[in-house]
Amino acid sequence: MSVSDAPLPEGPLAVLIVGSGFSGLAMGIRCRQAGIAPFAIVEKGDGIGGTWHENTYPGAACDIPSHLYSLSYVPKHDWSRLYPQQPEIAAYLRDTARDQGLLPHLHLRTAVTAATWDEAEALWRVETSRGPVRARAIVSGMGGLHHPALPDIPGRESFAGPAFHSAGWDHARDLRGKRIGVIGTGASAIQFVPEIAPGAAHLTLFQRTPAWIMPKHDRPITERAKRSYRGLPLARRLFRLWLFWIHEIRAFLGFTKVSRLTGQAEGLARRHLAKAVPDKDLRAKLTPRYRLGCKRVLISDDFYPTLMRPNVSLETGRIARITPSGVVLEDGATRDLDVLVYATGFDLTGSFRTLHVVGRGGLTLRQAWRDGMGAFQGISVSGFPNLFLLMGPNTGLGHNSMILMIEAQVEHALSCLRAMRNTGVRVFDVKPEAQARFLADVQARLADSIWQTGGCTSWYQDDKGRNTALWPGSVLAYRRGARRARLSDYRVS
Ligand code: N01
Repeated sequence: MSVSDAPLPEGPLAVLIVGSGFSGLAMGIRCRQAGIAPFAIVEKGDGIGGTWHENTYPGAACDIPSHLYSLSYVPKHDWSRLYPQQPEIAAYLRDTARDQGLLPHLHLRTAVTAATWDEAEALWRVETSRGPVRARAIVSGMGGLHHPALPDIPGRESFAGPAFHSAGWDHARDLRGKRIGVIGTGASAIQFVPEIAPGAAHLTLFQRTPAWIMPKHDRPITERAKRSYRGLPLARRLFRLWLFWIHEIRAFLGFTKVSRLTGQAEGLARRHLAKAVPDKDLRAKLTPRYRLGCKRVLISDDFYPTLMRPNVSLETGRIARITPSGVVLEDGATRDLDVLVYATGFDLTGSFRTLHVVGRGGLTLRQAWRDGMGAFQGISVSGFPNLFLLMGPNTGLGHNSMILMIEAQVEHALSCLRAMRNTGVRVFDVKPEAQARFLADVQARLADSIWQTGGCTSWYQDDKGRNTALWPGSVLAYRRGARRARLSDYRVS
């Protein structure tokens, strides 16, 4: 069975799901299981998997252990490594879509461009690149990390050689024997730099802010371990629970605030650095000047050793401009390059700035969010009925698997969809006071969090310095509050 090539159904659909990453597929599976029909999943890309389809840079992998990184209702038992790599995760998502009967519902190369709430009909009129569709509800599984952010450096367009972003890796380019420049030292860069450096004539890594990096201890899972894991369902469940708790305990120990534990974790990371980098000057350049946890903590065993290679240099001078032949630093020094790779991250608000969403009374989502993104439980925005966001504002995690959050959000949306099917209710619009209460509580808890007080700036913060990306508490607390939609929080009609 293959992905649907049929035109989008005229509708009205019970629900239109946007995106085919973990969240879109999870929503599709649960709709199918619950008999919510008809539904369609639209995906702007040319393959299934969302971020895991798009990010194919060398060494792309996840920093959450494999056995926590599958949907609880479609567990994968035969991961090949302790930490899953992109090809295996992408294959898991493709297999999941096929095995869970989602392919006939899936429409690839179909981008949603606009959605307008029709009050009289109580449905969404959605514009897509393959024509219009009507839907009683929309579930957005678009995620936040898929609009590449390119740095605003003068002369960027003038570079004569190939230049690309880590999320749009140009596999047609042979990087062997080339002088490669990499801008950025976040989660993406530390994964692909060790992969491409050995073949490069020279690799220059432009670092603006050093990151805290912990050991990863990744290794293959033996066939014997896989067999025993497969044969012991109880052990499987216990192992998953144990993995969950070793991550979750950090939320309970207070790692979301600067504390004595922060200092201890920094000590561990410093020892990891010292072991790999004997050169004192290089070590100083790589030592962060903000508290561990303020930006995303990275894990790697091969990044620091790669910086010790004779054909790799770390450049900490500020970039003044880009020229056809390379990079000029603020002190006037030049670095000649054949290829430039931007590992400069993503624009979190990109999706919602490009998408034209019009809710009740002509209010656009851009207007509703002019003072910053925010949603009740990170899921519902007042004035935008029957629109449910998965991985919405303030539901990202610094300490555990996002899949645990996604599954709770899917259940929240599903409970509304079930009520719409089973009762006369047609419209769920979150009450402004419920949303305001939720956001005030989240921001109050974030005020003294490590992300605000740890001495860094990061993509977690918006242009006003508010953290609109992360959830400030434990996964358990979030799931308790979000898994079921309560009628008292919504205006229903
Ligand atoms: O991007 P980033 P990423 N001049 O934003 C630098 C997820 N992810 O793609 O720190 C010079 O972290 C910027 O410097 P600074 C994960 O959630 C997960 O690496 O702003 N430098 C920084 O070093 C992650 O957090 C996995 O000073 C500039 C880098 O570019 C998120 O994706 C794997 C610059 C950007 O780092 C993003 O990670 C990969 C400029 N003008 C990614 N602008 C997993 O393992 C930016 N930089 C699951």
